[in-house]
Amino acid sequence: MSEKTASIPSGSVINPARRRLMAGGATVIAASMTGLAKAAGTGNAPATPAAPGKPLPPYVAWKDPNAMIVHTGSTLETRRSAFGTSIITPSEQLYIRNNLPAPDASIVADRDGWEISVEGVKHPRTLTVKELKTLGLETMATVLQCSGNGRGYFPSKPSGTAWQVGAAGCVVWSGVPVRVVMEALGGMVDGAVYMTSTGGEKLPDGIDPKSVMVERSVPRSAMADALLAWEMNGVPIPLAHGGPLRLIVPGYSGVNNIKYIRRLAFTAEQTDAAIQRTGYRISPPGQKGDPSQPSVWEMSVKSWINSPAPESGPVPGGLVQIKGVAFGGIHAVQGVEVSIDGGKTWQTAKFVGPDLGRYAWRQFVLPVKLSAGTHTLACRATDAKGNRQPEERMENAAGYNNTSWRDHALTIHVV
Ligand SMILES: Nc1nc2c(c(=O)[nH]1)N[C@H]1C(S)=C(S)[C@@H](COP(=O)(O)O)O[C@H]1N2
Ligand SMILES: [Mo]
Repeated sequence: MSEKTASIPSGSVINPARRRLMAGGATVIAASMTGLAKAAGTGNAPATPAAPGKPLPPYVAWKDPNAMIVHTGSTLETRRSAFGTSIITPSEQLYIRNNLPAPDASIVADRDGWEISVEGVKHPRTLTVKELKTLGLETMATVLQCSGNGRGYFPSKPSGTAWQVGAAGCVVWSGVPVRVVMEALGGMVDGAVYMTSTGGEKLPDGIDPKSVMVERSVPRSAMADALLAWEMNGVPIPLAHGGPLRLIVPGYSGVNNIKYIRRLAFTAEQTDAAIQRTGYRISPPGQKGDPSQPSVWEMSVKSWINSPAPESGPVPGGLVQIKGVAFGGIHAVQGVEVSIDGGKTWQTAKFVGPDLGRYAWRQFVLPVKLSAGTHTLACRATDAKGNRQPEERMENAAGYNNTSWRDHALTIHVV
């Protein structure tokens, strides 16, 4: 659908506030269940201070503890300093965001036996992963990014995890194109406008299922490159990342990429699950989410610097390789510029490494000579349609879609 849905027109910037240097004031939400309500701008649970060095929760004990910032049991972020320069984010370093507790490990005991119900097609039916594997195969790299990535830079401190840059990664997926499955089942029913997908979590008893279930609708056009994926970075998708089967909607923000998918339906309406109806909406500051507001769907062009970074300590003066990532979201990324004077002047950086396609990110590097003192580094990317990363964030109640280059600037000390 239209790009208005998720991109941030600079004209709608409301009350641009002064940039705030990160970290100290970061707050996190207390639990995933309240997180859902708070992401929707409706909750009012007290925030708890971030506790650096929290242990990895048991279900992701296999993650690299040195690479992760554990905000809560359901929100783990990749440390900026952990991002490497060879494009793909290793699974042990990839962020985690769960709106509900992850399902029991028993669901990956028989991966090929996992069933998905496909509805809103001429011949609706249930298919096992084993059957899906007979229908087709595609592999692609996508940037998986939470819509709240960069929320930590909002001076308004919206409710929800104060992610910096690490609620994102570049991941390779293998699976069957959704389009192929849809065609194999006779095509979409008339009147289908959305692709609606349901996560396989067990819902808590005694709560209205619609208030907690992870069920999202995206425009049916998002199906063009969508996958039902069973493999991630060369291995079966870990349970925590959505195994045995995950919907991948390239160019769409994280929440639309449904983990442990158990139902995929072509529907006339968007789901009325709270996570769609009021959650993940671009709401004006101070307002609650509602269906008239844009949903977090397509991602916009974005980049950030991973090195050098303040958290890695003082930088020795002389020749320095400024390194980072840039991606276009729904469009390919075209280029990226870097500033070493806080955005006064810009130089074109060089992309390095293979181009893994429109939905992947690219690594960039710019060699510069830095003298002793304080320097503010910034970067701004441009996509293939000519959209450039804006200077200012678009204020919104839940702190979504922060692509501001100024918010992402880094002040480093060169010695
Ligand atoms: N079934 C299900 N799918 C889900 C979620 C969830 O809680 N349950 N969280 C969504 C959100 S908000 C994000 S950002 C991504 C996180 O994916 P990851 O945990 O694999 O990094 O998954 C999305 N898909
Ligand atoms: Mo997310």
